[in-house]
Amino acid sequence: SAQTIKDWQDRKFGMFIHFGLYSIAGGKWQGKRVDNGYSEQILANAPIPPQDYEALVQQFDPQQFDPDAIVALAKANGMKFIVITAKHHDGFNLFQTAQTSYNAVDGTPYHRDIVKELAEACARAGLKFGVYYSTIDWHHPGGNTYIEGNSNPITPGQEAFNVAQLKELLSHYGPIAEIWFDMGKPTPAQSAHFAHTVHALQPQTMISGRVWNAYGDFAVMGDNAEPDVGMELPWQSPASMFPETWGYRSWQQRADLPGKLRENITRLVRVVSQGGNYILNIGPEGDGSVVPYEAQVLQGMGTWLKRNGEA
Ligand code: JFZ
Repeated sequence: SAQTIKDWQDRKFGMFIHFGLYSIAGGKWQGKRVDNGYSEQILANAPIPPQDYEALVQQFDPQQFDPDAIVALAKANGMKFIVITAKHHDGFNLFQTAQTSYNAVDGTPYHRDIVKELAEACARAGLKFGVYYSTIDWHHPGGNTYIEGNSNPITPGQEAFNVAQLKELLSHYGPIAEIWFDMGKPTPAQSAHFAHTVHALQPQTMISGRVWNAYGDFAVMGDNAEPDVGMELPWQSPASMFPETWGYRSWQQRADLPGKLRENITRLVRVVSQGGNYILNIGPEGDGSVVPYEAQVLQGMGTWLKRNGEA
């Protein structure tokens, strides 16, 4: 409805979280830096033999992941919503899913549902919650391996698997304010199937344009891209503090905090002043802790927003 769209636009500033098995690797494999491509896609970039990557589940025990602290960090600094990677291209799930044991609850020593805990923490604090969901799944048998540009066609088996997971995500985690479909090359019928599955369960969920074929409720702008004048769809501008990666990269240079702060305040203002909303990423470490530099950028933005009357 018009009100749903207006509420979504009025949020203006939110937190993106890229977290998964790749956070453990942290952009390194066998002691070597992997510097081609995003660190959340290190499986494809290194490349890592699939069974070696999957073995990371045994190390997945992010005891420092503190949903209430992350929500408090977002809220205190003017963010109104959080979107987390429920499933990225690697196919590992942060939520309990009956479709595969390759998930944080059933497949790791952590045994906890990160999507549920974060959803509940957001609800307690009055923040809206959303999930990133990759239609590409490099783990799904007969599904997809990496192909250049991540423009994989979606097999019928993968489509069914995704639809089953979407039903879980839209049924078990309370209100999902937005779902961030990403990549893949679904047919128009598959895009419709995904969008209708979401809206049948939660009509108010805002669907990203990367469900493709014009089935999205909002457009996702590329890095630093600005909308065409008169663009009708609501839009969101996703940003990483480090354009080289979204997932944690242990060897990332994190210098010039004031410059990084200025850059992100400028982007926020530019996006919001044009009616968009700005979703800024953090990439927690493998143990779940927030990178201090990233927290400092958010705190600096919060200070600026408070001084300017918006937080
Ligand atoms: C996609 C993912 O492949 C990536 O790993 C990350 O999750 C990011 C948020 O989304 O990558 C993209 C896709 C499109 C653009 C930028 C990054 N774009 O249009 O500029």
